[in-house]
Amino acid sequence: KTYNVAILGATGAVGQEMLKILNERKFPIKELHLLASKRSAGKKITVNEKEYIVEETTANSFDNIDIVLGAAENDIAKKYLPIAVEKGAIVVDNSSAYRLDKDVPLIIPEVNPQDIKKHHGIIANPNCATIIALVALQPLHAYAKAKRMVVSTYQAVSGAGVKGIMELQQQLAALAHGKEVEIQTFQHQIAYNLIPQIGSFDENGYSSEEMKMQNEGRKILNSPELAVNCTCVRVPILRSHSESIMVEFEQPIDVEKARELLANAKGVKLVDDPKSNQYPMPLDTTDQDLVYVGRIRKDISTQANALSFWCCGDQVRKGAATNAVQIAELLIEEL
Ligand code: A2P
Ligand code: 11C
Repeated sequence: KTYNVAILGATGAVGQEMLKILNERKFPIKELHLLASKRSAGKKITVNEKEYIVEETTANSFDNIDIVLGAAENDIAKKYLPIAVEKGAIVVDNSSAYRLDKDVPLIIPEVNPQDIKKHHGIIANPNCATIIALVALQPLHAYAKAKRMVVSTYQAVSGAGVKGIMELQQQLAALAHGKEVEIQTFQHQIAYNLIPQIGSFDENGYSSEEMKMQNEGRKILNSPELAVNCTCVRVPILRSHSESIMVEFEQPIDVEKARELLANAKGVKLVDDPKSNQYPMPLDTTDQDLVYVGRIRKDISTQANALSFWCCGDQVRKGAATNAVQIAELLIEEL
C-alpha cells in the first residue's frame, strides 16, 4: 500500500530533512506534496533526481492526503492542521502547539510506541532536546525508574530553523572579514558566544524550552511526578544538541549496569571510553540518527541512586525529522 503525503513547511530546515528521510527510508509514497508559504510557491526541489514543485498552503492543500508531516511554526500548525484532520488526514506534527493536549499522543518510537494508538488525528513529535535526552534515559528508566533530573543543554543553531543556521554562518564570515555582525534571530551575537535563553521566561525564571523537558518528559515517560531542573543554552554549533544529565533513580543502578543497558538499547550508541578520550561530541553525531551516550559516572555529590552522563544527537534528524518519519512508519503499520 502507498500513501499520499504532504509536508507542511517543506522548505524549512526540518521540512527539507523530512523529505530526505522519507526517501532514504523508502517510505511508501503515492503522491508527495511540498507545502510552504506563498513566498516559496513554484520553487523546485530535487530529491533523488526527482523534481518536486513547492505549493502555497491553502485549506485545499489537504484534500485526499493520508498523512501530513508538520514542520512549521505553532501558528501555522494551528491554522492548518485541524483542517487536515477534518479532511481525513492523520498528522504528525513537529510544532509544540498540540504536544501537551490530552488526546494527542507525544511519541518517541524507542520510548513509548504503544501510546500512538490513542490518537484522534494528531500525533505530536516532542521537542528535539527532549527526544535526545529520553532516548538516552529510557533504558535506564526502564530498569531503575527515574525520579529527578538535572539537565544542562548545549543546543545547536538549527533549532531556530534555516534562519538560525544562516545567522551563525553570516556572523562567523562577518567577523572573519572584520565586519559588524547582524543580529536578527537570536537575542545576542551567537558566533563565539553562548546564550542562556531559548524561548521566553516564565514567572519562576525558567525558559519555555526548559519547561518542555519537564512537561514533555512527564507525559512521554508516563511519570507525572518526575522532577526536572533544566538549563537550556544556545551554542555556536550547527545541528547537534548536547546534554549533560544527572538522574536520580528510585532503584539502585551502577555504572557498569548503565553501560550494559545503553550498549544494547535501541537508537543509542555507547561511546564511553574516557581513558582513550572517547565520548560523544556534536560533530560526530551530525547527519545520522543515533543518540551517542558517554561520560557515565556515579554522582559523587549524593548517597542517592544517581548517575551523570553526557549525550549528543542530531537535532534536525533524530530530534525532529527522523523521529516524525518513524512515527509515520508506526502509523502505517496500524492503518
Ligand atoms: P517558507 O520557506 O515559504 O517561508 P524554518 O523554521 O526552518 O524557518 O521553516 C519554517 C517553514 O514554515 C518553512 O517551510 C516556511 O515556508 C513555512 N511557513 C512559514 N509561513 C508559512 C505559511 N504562512 N504557510 C505555510 N507555510 C509557512
Ligand atoms: C531549539 N528546541 O533548539 C528548539 C526548537 O518546541 O519544537 C524547537 C522548538 C520546539 O531552538
